[in-house]
Amino acid sequence: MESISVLESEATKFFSLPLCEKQKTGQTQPYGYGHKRIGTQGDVGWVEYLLLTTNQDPSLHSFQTLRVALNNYMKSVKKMACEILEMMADGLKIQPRNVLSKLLMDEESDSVFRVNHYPPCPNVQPLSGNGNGNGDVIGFGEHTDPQIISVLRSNNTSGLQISLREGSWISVPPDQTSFFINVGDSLQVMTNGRFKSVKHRVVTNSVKSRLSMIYFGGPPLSEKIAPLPSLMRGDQQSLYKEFTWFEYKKSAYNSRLADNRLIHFEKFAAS
Ligand code: GA4
Repeated sequence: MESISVLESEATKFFSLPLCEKQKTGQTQPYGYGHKRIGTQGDVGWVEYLLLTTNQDPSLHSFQTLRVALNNYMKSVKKMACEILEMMADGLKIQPRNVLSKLLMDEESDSVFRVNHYPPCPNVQPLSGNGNGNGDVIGFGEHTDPQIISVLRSNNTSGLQISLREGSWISVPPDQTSFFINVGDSLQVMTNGRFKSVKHRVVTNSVKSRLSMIYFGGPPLSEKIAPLPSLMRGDQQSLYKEFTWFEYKKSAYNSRLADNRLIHFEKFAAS
């Protein structure tokens, strides 16, 4: 797709600007340009990023080519996310098939877009044999995504890892022609735990820089996040308490990256 290569080169140009220029995105925390700090609770990573809302984001007016490339890409990736959610609904045998995708299509959908740049992280001894020399330097710490679905695309640099059930990490091969789809916490709740939001993280690369772009599809703030009624059979009960996306987002944005954010909303949590 041409829009991807334009976006990639515009983003690379943006991140190579001096810091003071990058800080002129015209947005305030947590949106706009960020550097090392992630969230509000002290998490840090070897990363710089652009975090944007997808609805009429007013930022980047002095970076018009980047802005246009972002808008084009966001439109396509949102469409792709909706198609995937519709296939998921088919797979779950629930109707209407837009029961999930309509939340992203909603004008009020609270979706975000992120471009992450992980510069090469030199001077670190290879610590583990996981295929990159910087096994233990964290680019973006372990976390699950709070929204419904995330669509990630990266350049051909490794770094992304997912956590398996027993706690080991495996690398996701970097493939710039593929998209990595991640189930968010909200989709886990909406499917009453059938789909799991998987913990993932990014470790740095000692030689190459990594550029990734992620669309996080979220529902409107007022939306109730609860298991889809059509999925509940017989006397099945929700595993979760009732909450809106606004409530979940507020609690998530006050947490540390690695926290288990859903645990506070589970009905039968052990603690
Ligand atoms: C993870 C998914 C998205 O990148 C994000 C992140 C957000 C942020 O960078 O401000 C959070 C993180 C993410 C989850 C917990 C909180 C909020 C950082 C953090 C410590 C934009 C999002 O929606 O949640």
